[in-house]
Amino acid sequence: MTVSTQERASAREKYDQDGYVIFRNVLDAELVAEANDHVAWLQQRHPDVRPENLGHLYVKDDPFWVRLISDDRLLDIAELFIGPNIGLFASHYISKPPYSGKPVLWHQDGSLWPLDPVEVVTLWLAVDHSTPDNGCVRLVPGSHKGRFSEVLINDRVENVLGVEIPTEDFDESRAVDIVLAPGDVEVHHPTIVHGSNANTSPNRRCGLTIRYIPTSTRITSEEQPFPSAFLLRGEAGVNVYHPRPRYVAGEHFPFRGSEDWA
Ligand SMILES: O=C(O)CCC(=O)C(=O)O
Repeated sequence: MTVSTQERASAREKYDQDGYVIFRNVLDAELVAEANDHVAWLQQRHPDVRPENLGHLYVKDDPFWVRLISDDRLLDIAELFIGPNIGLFASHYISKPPYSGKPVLWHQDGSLWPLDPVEVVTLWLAVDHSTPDNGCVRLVPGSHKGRFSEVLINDRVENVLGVEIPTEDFDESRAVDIVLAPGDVEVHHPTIVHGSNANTSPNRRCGLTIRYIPTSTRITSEEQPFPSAFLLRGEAGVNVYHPRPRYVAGEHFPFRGSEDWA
């Protein structure tokens, strides 16, 4: 995918106005198929972890994961929103199994994360087709212009994050469904109100969240380096990073180009 200057300007305008924007057909089918196999491999390795929570603790020792989130096609998109010095803060597969995939209740990412300032952008990469039937992401356009709402614990209903924001703080009737095909990428702002419904359909709904920060954003967690902190492009800035993991055959997920990571 090559993004023209005109497309960059209109993507930026849409993001500033609505708090999100969609890029179609960003990654090739072969790489998305590898991501799909990677999810299956992770599930085999971590049978006790829900597939909606295949998360950032595993990134640092996973050469394919780091290869995927360092792909120039993704970094070029991230650069449009956060500039040329780019780090990884976190990444999770949220894979909702058929019939029993948990919902993600309404929330704002930035109020949940140890970042200072809260300058960060999410790229949500579709591994599967993502539709209203299988619990696609839903967003309230323009809500990124508001403030962070109070974060409330919700353990009454099964859900991925265990938190939500008060429903009176936003207008749910304005929410839009983010319908994506494998290889598409949706980008969203850390203040936008968003969530997703349970997957009660026969089709899995899997996406990879990737949280990129400008390297001037400090990860304030006590855990340093943060488990998924990597320098991906440009100058190192204020954080401590992991070295890129080296590929060991038989130990790591095998992928095209793994010899360059050995
Ligand atoms: O994948 C989902 O259903 C929710 C995604 C989300 O909350 C996020 O990307 O911040």
